[in-house]
Amino acid sequence: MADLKLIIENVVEGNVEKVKELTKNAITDGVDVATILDDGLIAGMGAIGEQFERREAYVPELLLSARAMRAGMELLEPLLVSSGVQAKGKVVLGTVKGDVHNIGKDLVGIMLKGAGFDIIDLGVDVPPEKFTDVVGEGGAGIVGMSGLLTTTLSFMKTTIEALDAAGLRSRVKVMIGGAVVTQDYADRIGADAYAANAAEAVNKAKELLGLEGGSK
Ligand code: B12
Repeated sequence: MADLKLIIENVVEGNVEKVKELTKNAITDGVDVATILDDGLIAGMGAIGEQFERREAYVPELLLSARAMRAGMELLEPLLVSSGVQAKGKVVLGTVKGDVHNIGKDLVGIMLKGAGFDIIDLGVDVPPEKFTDVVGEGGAGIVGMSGLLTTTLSFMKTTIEALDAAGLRSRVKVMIGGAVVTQDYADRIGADAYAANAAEAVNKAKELLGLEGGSK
């Protein structure tokens, strides 16, 4: 437990090397990978997020913490992914236009990969036409959109409309998530699923494609 607390503290401090070292130690000590992620790295990001909201931390500190968290996540990624089986379907993933937050999206991508999905990661600040171009190329079963800013959330709706206009909406399921997204919002814009976290995203993705192990 002490190690996890140290991971939290060092993510908050943005101490990349220390976070790497502590994450490696936790892995070697046999701490469950999901626990390191949830109760260490993500908890650390949550703590700096709260400081940001109280105006006790600012964007540069957030960036340093995000970098430290990613350094830890990179060490966990192969372990999360190695639990996967054969490909279950292709998911096109991206953070919507105007939004550069990528930690949650990347985590969803890692967990989906770990569950056996193929991921096409379009990155951040992805315009609707980029989503439609890639879906138009065929093969994708799900479009996953991440959004953390109220101001740019409407691009989720615009993207669904663009898929519709391109005659592609019926080909793919749309799954959305991100700190400011809710089930109610998903219903309102006609998304097929909403997930509050990466583990739930895996269940919902399975459910959307009618695979075993979905949440229904
Ligand atoms: C880190 C951070 C940043 C970093 C991002 C670094 C990076 N590489 O991503 C930086 C410093 C760049 C940043 C910038 C900004 N940020 Co910021 N940021 C955050 C912070 C603190 C944490 C976000 C995070 O990574 N959380 C950890 C991850 C794991 O959680 P998550 O993203 O929610 O993802 C989980 C779920 O939501 C879900 N999920 C996520 N995506 C998806 C996708 C799918 C398909 C599914 C199914 C599920 C899913 O699963 C994930 C894993 O469990 C939040 C605070 C918060 N409470 O969220 C503010 C926050 C999102 N930022 C905010 C703001 C305002 C900004 C700025 C405008 C600040 C500024 N004045 O410049 C800029 C915007 C830049 C831009 N154009 O995008 C606000 C947004 C407010 C709002 N309602 O719009 C927040 C909420 C802080 C606040 N309360 O003020 N930010």
